Amino acid sequence: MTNYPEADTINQLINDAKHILIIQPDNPDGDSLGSGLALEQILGEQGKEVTIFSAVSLPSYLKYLKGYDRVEITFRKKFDLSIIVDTSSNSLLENIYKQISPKAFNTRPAIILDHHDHISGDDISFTTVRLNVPSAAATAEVIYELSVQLGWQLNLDAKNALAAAILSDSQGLTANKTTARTVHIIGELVDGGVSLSALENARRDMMRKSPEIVKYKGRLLERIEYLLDNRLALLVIPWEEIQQYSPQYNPAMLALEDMRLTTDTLIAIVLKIYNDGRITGKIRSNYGTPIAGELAALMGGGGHDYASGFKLPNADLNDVRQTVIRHALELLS
Ligand SMILES: [Mn+2]
Repeated sequence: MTNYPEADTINQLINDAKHILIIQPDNPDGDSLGSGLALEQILGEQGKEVTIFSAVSLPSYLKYLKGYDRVEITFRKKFDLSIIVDTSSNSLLENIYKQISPKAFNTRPAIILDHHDHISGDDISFTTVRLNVPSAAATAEVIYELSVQLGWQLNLDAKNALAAAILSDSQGLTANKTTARTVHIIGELVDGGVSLSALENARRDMMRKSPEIVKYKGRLLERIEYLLDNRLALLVIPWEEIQQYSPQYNPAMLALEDMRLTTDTLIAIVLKIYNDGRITGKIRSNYGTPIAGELAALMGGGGHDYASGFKLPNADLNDVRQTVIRHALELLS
């Protein structure tokens, strides 16, 4: 059995609290929301008053998680303990600080539950106890282990939220960090009444696109340019389309995955042209070609090995196009 040395302190802080505020990071996802909703159930059953707070609106694809609409985006409640889920980075709380000052956190205990590799220099300053387990596939996995260790009761809503969160972060138990224990935990949750097919059907239902968006996707796919012997896939999205379609769906995300998954394609780039003269680039590269970050850096941006981006004010499309193709060729050679 997992034995977190932090568990007793966490238990004590929760026992002493009445109003608990659960904080979503500025990049909420299936794991952060599922973890928050599970804690809301677990701590609610212990008689605590629990508020889940997100300073940014939650992405609509997360609506399949029961309790999505209980997350507050305007801070109004008092609290005497905060629990930050799924981040240890201060920079992912910038929007939170616009509504709750770090001082307000400083004067009350705070718990961090996370599984991200620690980045020094970007620490959350007010933490009372941080339980960060980088080997876990999801923060929800850490919460499950904590529940076992502390004997917390999990109702069916909590189990569903934990399962959805683990499946989300582990990409259906296929991501790198998935361990035998991750799979066992899902098994235990299914034993406890969770239906994976019901969760998956609800998630897929939320992924449906309108006929207008599906047809627009068809037009985008037609326009993809395959360059450098198909190693580079490039797509340009003009302002008129951003204006018309992005309230419904991010146009770049309609095409990027198909671009990246084309035979022989190593790197995919979507250029968006805005009405103020700005051009942005979203870059994705395939496993084995970790050049996305380098390419973005050459264009004045940044990011990770396989996902990155850049932003150029007052740019000329032809210049940007030629420059990015040239740099891609250099990096691929
Ligand atoms: Mn996570």
